[in-house]
Amino acid sequence: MSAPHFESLFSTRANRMKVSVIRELLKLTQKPEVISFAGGLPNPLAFPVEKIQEIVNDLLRDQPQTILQYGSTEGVPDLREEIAKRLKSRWDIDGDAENILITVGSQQGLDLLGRLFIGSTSTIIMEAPTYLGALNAFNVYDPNIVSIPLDDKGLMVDRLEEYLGTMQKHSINLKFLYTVPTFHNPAGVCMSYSRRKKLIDLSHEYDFMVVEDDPYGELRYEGEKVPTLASLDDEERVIYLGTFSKTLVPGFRIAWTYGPKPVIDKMVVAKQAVDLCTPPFTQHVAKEYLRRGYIDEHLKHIIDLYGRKQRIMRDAMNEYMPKEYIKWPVPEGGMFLWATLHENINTTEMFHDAIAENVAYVIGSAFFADGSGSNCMRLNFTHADDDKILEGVKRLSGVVERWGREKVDAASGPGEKEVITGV
Ligand code: PMP
Ligand code: G9A
Repeated sequence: MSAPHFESLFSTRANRMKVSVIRELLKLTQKPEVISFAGGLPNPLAFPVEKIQEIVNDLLRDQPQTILQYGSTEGVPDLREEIAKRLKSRWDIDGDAENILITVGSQQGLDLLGRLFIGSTSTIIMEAPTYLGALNAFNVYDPNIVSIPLDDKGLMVDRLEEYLGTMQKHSINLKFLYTVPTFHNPAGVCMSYSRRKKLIDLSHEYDFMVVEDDPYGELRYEGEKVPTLASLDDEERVIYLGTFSKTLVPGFRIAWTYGPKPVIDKMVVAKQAVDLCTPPFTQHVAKEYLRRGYIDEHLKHIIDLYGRKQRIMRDAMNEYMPKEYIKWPVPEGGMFLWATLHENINTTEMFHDAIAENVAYVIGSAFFADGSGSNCMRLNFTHADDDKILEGVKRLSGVVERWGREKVDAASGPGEKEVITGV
């Protein structure tokens, strides 16, 4: 007897699933000698361990039967209430607990939306670049993905409008547009107010839903707050995803989807088949964290911490990176710098050299539906220690310098260098 041929046993859907480059890189970068700018990990110094301990002790003493029991699929009612209140006070999003589903990370929200909306003839629109986890989540359901580029003001809505015009003529089955408008992953940019308004107008005119994924909105280090897409919409067109992963702790796996009641109700049915409910234990802890008013103080602390780390990376990049081969805008918030290199430099090929120097990043092509972006890379600045950020940038600058000399200078005569294009 020989072992089964699993590939032919697996469904077409299973065979279409792709490993997450980020999750694979996380394994590689676990070695202590590697300075990792790869995973979008919060800094452990930003975990409010004592407050969590206090809450867990209180909950286990006062209501163990509740927090250790199964819960409803929709989520712990008081947590949904607390989140509804906060969405209103912080982001001017109207709605009540009924519009909110608690999920196992917003990654689960993305998968549930894929299940609900994407069929074999569906088209969805994504940004280029876009969040790799969303690409992987939606690809399972086999959509036709249309990519619209970004610039320094976010999604290029004029390009979107052009596409929507052609789409109408070809009766395309457009389901939703997925965007990370505030401190984009990976590009860092924040969509301007006028583009946000325009995007919402277009969703009304051309009849599609907008999925606004917002894990980073609270992490603003400079500049003025911009309204959420959800607050600009009055036609129930926006589905808004939030998470505690970057503002409290990712290990809770607590996130929420806010949306029109029919969408939330359908997501609940889909989720019943997936996991019955999100763990009540961490939901209760998160609810108490909000109720006791700890979150705002905590946000101030992490904004200080991450703002400082961003400045350290920015200053080190300015000092050490060879600017003739690489450029990087500095965003007003979030967790990433997105760098565009000279087009002769392939960051997937360069990655092996970077790892040999014990420094890691995420390759640009992971963030494009069509695998382009091979001259880009994403650098996370929130996780590494301050001195490691400096050392890591020095190492990476050396690698870029070497690749620039080999791939750019050696390939072109003096004065013939190509310009660097990109976000
Ligand atoms: N969306 C975006 C844009 C993200 O960057 C992330 C995490 N990096 C997620 C969703 C998933 O977050 P989680 O599942 O931890 O809530
Ligand atoms: O996969 C993870 O651990 C979350 C990180 C996401 C990212 O790096 O964008």
